[in-house]
Amino acid sequence: MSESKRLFFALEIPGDIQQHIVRWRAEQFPVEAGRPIAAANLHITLAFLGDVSEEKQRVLAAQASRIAQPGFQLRLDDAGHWPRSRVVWLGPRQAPRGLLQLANLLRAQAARSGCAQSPQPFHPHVTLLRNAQHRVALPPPGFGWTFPVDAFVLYESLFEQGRTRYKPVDRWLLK
Ligand code: 2AM
Repeated sequence: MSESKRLFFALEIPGDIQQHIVRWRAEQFPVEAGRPIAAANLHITLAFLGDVSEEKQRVLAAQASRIAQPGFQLRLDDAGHWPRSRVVWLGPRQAPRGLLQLANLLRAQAARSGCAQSPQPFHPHVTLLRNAQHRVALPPPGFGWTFPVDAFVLYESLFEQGRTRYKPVDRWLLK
């Protein structure tokens, strides 16, 4: 039997925007606010799959490849703190319809394949800080980054040498 992999579908954040975000984050949040996520690991999860067998991965990838929808512009201009999950996040004030449509479809396909989906409403976000257990002063409005989204990615979550790394394993264009 083949080994399972921890997988999730997500949107990439372009490299230059990842760099802008981490510079802004360093200015906005004191070091004690939480553990910063590495620039290269910043992403927006669309559907979390959990531990997936090779066979199930093939089925999910085949379904993903049949998704036909256009790309969209994404603006990240909102931030918040979820004390329960101890996460400080960045996200869109107004999620583009295309993003919600894509996430709903991937989440429904995942659920049908037996990947349990969180009952919480989907709130697209980029996790900026983890272990944010104390009250955090949120940045004043006025920040924001906009970029085109023309693809979505299947990532594998790896834990290597004490670090988490998200490795892209598949990529599909939106067009
Ligand atoms: P988070 O950043 O809000 O914690 C890789 O772990 C990605 O999958 C992260 O974006 C993480 O979201 C998300 N993730 C991990 N476990 C999850 C779960 N049980 N339900 C939904 N998303 C999850």
